[in-house]
Amino acid sequence: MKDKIVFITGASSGIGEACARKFASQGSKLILNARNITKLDELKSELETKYGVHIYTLPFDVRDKNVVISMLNNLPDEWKNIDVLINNAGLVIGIDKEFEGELNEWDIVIDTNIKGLLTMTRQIVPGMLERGAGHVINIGSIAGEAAYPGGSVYCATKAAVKILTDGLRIDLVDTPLKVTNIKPGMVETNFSVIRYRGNKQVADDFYKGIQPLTGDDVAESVYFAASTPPHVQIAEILVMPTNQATGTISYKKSLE
Ligand code: 8X3
Repeated sequence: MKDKIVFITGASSGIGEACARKFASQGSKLILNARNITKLDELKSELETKYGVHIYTLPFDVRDKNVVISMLNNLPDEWKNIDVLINNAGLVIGIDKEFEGELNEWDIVIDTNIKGLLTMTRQIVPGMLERGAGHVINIGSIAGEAAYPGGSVYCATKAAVKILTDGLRIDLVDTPLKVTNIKPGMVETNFSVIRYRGNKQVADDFYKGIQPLTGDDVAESVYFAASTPPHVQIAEILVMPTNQATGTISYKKSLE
């Protein structure tokens, strides 16, 4: 993936940050997006120094449709020809039941996980089509396979990511573009802390007795999907810890 331009949303932490590290280590040029510009700039200077790659940072919230459109329309010429879009920005807030959750929090989750991903795809795929090359990699989740307790809204957004990914692959079937859904199971990142509304102890306890995936483990799957030959399209990868079987069934030693 040397010299390919890879655009990663939500790149300041977790799976997005791990993807930035993996692609930078392989010589890709990166456009890194997140809301937190301080973290992005730190990552940019660290990776540029370590790997000698070029990195461009774009601070925006994928929910701000007009800002996204304007920033993407005004990319400098050397950054316009995006080869890989990794739609990673996503979150869940809380583990509330569907009849008890906060409406405003659901707006944030739905607008980020579904509409933000759609805005990015809508803006970037036309350029890929013109150039006759490109790959959209959506970070879905095992949560999109089936609902689980306290996760119905999040699970629904990830089911939507699955359907949007499949729909885009259908819409692009007569083109050289590729579309992939990477669906991780349990991954220990800051994602879980946000799920538990900042309670790190509860987030840590969730992983007691099982070795979860790291962001780096998921980034390996993303990189694998991105680096197959032109005629090979990885449609989906479902990747989870060895002691996880489904979204709700896992084996935790400490709970024996
Ligand atoms: C998050 C993975 O296992 O918490 O996308 O649903 S899980």
